[in-house]
Formats: sequence, structure tokens, C-alpha cells
Amino acid sequence: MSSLLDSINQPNDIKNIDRKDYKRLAKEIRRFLVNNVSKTGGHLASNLGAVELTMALHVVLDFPTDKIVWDVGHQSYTHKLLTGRKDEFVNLRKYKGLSGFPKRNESECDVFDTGHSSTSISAAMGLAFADKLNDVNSTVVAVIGDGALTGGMAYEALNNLSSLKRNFIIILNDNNMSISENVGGMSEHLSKFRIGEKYNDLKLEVEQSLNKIPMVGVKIAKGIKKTKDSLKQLFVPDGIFNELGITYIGPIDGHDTDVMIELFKHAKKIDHPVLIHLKTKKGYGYKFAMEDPAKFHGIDAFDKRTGIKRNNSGKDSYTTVFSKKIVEMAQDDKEIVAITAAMPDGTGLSNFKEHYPDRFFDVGIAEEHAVTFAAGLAAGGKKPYISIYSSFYQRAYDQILHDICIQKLPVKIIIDRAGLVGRDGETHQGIFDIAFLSSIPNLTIISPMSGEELEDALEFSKDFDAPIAIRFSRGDAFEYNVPVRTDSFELKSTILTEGENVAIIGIGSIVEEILESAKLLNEKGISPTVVNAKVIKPIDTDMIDKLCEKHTHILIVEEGIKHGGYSEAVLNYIYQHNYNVKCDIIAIDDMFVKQGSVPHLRRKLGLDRISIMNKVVEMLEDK
Ligand SMILES: Cc1ncc(C[n+]2csc(CCOP(=O)(O)OP(=O)(O)O)c2C)c(N)n1
Repeated sequence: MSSLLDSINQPNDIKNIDRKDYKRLAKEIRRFLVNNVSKTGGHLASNLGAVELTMALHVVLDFPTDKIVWDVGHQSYTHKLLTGRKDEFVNLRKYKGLSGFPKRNESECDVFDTGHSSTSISAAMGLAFADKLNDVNSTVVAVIGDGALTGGMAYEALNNLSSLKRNFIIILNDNNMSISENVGGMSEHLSKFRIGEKYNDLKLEVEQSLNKIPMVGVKIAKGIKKTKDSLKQLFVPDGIFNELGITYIGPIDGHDTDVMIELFKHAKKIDHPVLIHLKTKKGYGYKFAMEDPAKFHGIDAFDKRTGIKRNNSGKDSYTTVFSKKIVEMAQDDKEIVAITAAMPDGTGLSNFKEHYPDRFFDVGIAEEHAVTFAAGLAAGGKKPYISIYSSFYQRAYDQILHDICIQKLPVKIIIDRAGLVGRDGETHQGIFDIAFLSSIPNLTIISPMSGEELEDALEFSKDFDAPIAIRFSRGDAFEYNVPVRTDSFELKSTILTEGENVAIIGIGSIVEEILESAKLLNEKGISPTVVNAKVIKPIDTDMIDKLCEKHTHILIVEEGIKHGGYSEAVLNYIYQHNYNVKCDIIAIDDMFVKQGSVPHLRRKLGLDRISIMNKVVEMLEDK
């Protein structure tokens, strides 16, 4: 039997597939997703849960006139398959390959780039208003998960939506999960809605009328009328949404393609915003993902027969070091509390939750709230450790500045996934935090280079009586053997190897790369001084003075954006003090870094050991 998926090569091709074959198509899509993602890695569980709802949307909508905005965008793989991108899945998330998120430059059917949560309703509303002003007759849909519906932006948009006064569809893909278990009052409210009798009546009627399709006449007309009548009964007056001027429909089985198609057709005709509440199962159709959807939310390559991840190094990541250390510290210090914004597993705080459930807070995908909440906890005398990925702190800039730093509250701002993160691409690279945080007064910023140093920094932060940020990378923690380990952590840079002529200064995990480049330079007879900057703010000016006095050349290497970064601050200091040294910087120069493996991206950006070595040689030759 030929594959149905093979007959889908461009947008709208799904419309040529017979209705009776939809189940088979869904199966083929799932098999394709599991096969491919097991090799490339990716967001598997969310995509498996969104297969039928995506198919139904593609049957009903006309692309590219009609538009879908995918919240977060991690669940858009089926949309990519149905819009002619099947052959590109072999290169999913690879350098220059297919993105794991919607990208406007990839297809005219991707109308809005996403990656960070809870933006879909705002963006879709903008598109709908634009079409309205341009007299374009289109259907605009925002697909948002129950997890993304914990984010503040979603509520700002819902509150604003009644001003639209035209058709607008929100698909709420409710699988009762964020990455982990979903949290909060809205989630509890939604879980009270059960698929009930009215839905089952509708399902029966849709099935009956579909069975009659080959015949013509009164019976079909009756069937369709009945369907319409029972559809009306699904328009439940739900308090929250209806009060905001949004008609609520649901809940509907989000794996029932036929019923969704009927519903979406009707929803297209409604002259104001509607929200269709779908109940789906995360990981649907693949045993291992259904059993452990959190593990398969975003996963590296795995063995599809066992569900076991390939390439486990066995070493502790920086996150694991943090996770273990904070549990240990909280044992003795009862004032320590921990906060996550929907990432208990990713930040390693699920360990803390197990040990100290009363001192653990998962606030949902709500970084702004999380930061101000932490500020409140600190004002109340607690020692809050808040852990968020670097790129997600971007939306909490004002809360860090306004709620923590102006009041000098001793919040411990843990920045995970700082630096390059790799395959999720430009929305997720953690390359801006140094630049945007360095400008904030009262904030101390540390970037430990190894697992041990991270432990020391955490210990130091516990009683630090002002805001402090500790940033570390994704991946295995560097195991650097300090000859004599002292327990005292000082806000000072450290010299790792004493050399001559040239000094190389690094921050965080890039120091490991610098040490490797120093070995290569040694082979060439060059002996650089290697400095672990460790403290980004305030700059250790004593160390810079010393380096400038003893060297002719200084190179600063930073896995972050150049403008406003650490390197520029050091350069500025050297310039102001008229030192007679030649300086250069390797940092990311005014660009968004696309997807790719971290080693590959480092090579492309000149941040790998060979490039660092070459830069030093070049500097010394150019006396
Ligand atoms: C601002 C922001 N914070 C955190 C994340 C990480 N993140 C990606 S998907 C996700 C959960 C989304 O849950 P839901 O919307 O229900 O989608 P599902 O994966 O369950 O289909 C989270 C927390 C993000 N993308 N953006």
C-alpha cells in the first residue's frame, strides 16, 4: 500500500485525502515523527499529541491565506509535514537544517516565529487586525497549550481580544501538562471540564452523517441539521472566557479528527473570538512518551525500541551540580526557598521539591511573576534561589531591575543554559544575559568555570546580602582539578596558568576551551597566561591592572554578545587607564545565533580552541 504521507508534498494537499483514511494518515505521521526524532532529537511528546488537531486545521483552513500561530512552536512538526517539508526532517535542528520551531523564512505557511511561551494570542490578534484593515478575508488561529496559558502575556491578549470584533479562533490544546505537571488555578479550572454527553451525541451525529455521504437527499440534510443543533449545545457559557467576550466551545476529544473538522468549519463562521477547548494526550501513540511525557518533551537522540537516550556521558551537568548543592545547603539553612517557572526538571529543582516541598514553588511559565515573587520572599526575610534559563530571563528584565535591584534585595538569580545552547536556535541561545544584566546597579554577577567553582559560588551566595546572579552553561560541568581547594570563595578572578607576553581571559565554561588552546599554543612555543574571570560584575580591576603591567597582549573570550558584554567593559577599563597593551576580543558580534551543535557553533563563531589559538598567534605576529 502506498504511503499517504508521500502524497502530501505541498500546502493543502491533505484536502485530497479521503476522510476514511485520516486514521491511517495520523498513524503514518506518528511513525514518521518517532523515527526521525529518535535520530535527530526534538520535541516529541508535544508533537505526538498535536497530530489530529493539526490535520483537522489543515483540512479546514486554506494556506497561505488562513494563518496559524503556534504557541512556543515546539508542537509544529505535523504542520511542517503537511506544508511540504517532509524531506527536510533528516536535518531537523541541525546547522542550516529544518528548525524545530516555526520560521517565517522557512515557509509562507509559518506566519510568525515563536519559541518563547504565551505569545500566540497577541501575535495572531495582530495578524487578524492587519487582515481586517487590509480587507483580507482570512481565518486566523492561535494554538496554545494549557502550559502556555499560565503565562501572563496570554492573559493580556485575552483581555484585549474583545476589541477585535471579527472571527478569531483560539485552539486550547489541553493535555494537562506543561513540560512537567501543569500548575495553577486555570489548570485546575480546565481539568474540571470533562468530555460529556453532549460531545458524545455530536460525535455520533458526525459519524452518522459521514456514513451517509455517498447518498444524497433528505437524510444528509437532516444529519447536518442535527449536527449543527448539537454543536450549539457545546457552546457552554463558561464564566471566565465568556465574560471576556470569547465564546467557549468544549471540551472536545483532540484526537477525533472528524469531529474537530466539523467544529472548525463552524467556528470559522462565527463573527467574534471563540476558544475551542481540546483535550489531548501528550505523547499519544508512542508507549514510552505516553508513560513519561516529561522525558520526551524535548529529548536528544534515543533508541526508539527502548525509549532510552543515546550518548549519556555519565558526568554531572552544571545543572546537576546546582541541583545537588542547593538541596545540601537547604538542609542546614531553613530560610532557603527555591522557585522555578515551569521547569522543575530542566533546572534540577525537582530534587529540591522532593526534599522540601513546602519551600519549593513552581509558578508556571511566568518568569516576570517568578522574579517579583522571589523579590517578595526576600523582602519577607527568606533566601530565594530562582532558577530560570538565560533566554527566558529576557522577559523579566524589568522585574530584576525594578523589584530586586533598586531595593537591593538578596535574591539569588540562577541563570541556567547561559551561553550557546545549540539546537533550539536563536530564540533559546543564552547569549544576552551578561549584556543586559551588567547595566543594572547593585547586581553582582558570577560565572563559575567548573562544577566545583559553582558549588563554592552557591555557598558564597547564601549569606550574600544583595542581589547576586550566578550563570552557568548547558552540558557537562568542567572538572578542573584545583591543586588545593579552599572553601572560601572570593569575588576575584584567578590565574590558572602563569605565562608571558599574552594573557587570555575567559568567563564560565569557555575557560575549558581556553585551557585547551593554551596547550596548543605551548606546542608552538607560546606560553599564555590563562585567567578565569569568574566575576563579571564588579570587574576585578586589580587583576586587570596586574595583567596589563606584565603582558603586551590581552585577549578576552566571551560566549556572549559583544556589545555591552564583559569583554567590552574590560576593554573600556584598559583604555581609560592608558595601558600600553594590545587588546582583542572574541565574542558574538551583533547577531542572533542560529541552531546547530554547540561545538559546531563555537567553531563558526571563532570560540573554539583552534580559533582562540589562531587569534593569539595573529595578535602576537601583528606586533
Ligand atoms: C518564556 C518561556 N519559558 C519557558 C519555556 C520552556 N517551555 C517550552 S514548552 C513548555 C511547556 C509548554 O506547555 P504547553 O503549552 O502545555 O504545551 P505542551 O508541550 O504540553 O503541548 C515550556 C515551559 C518557553 N518556551 N518559554
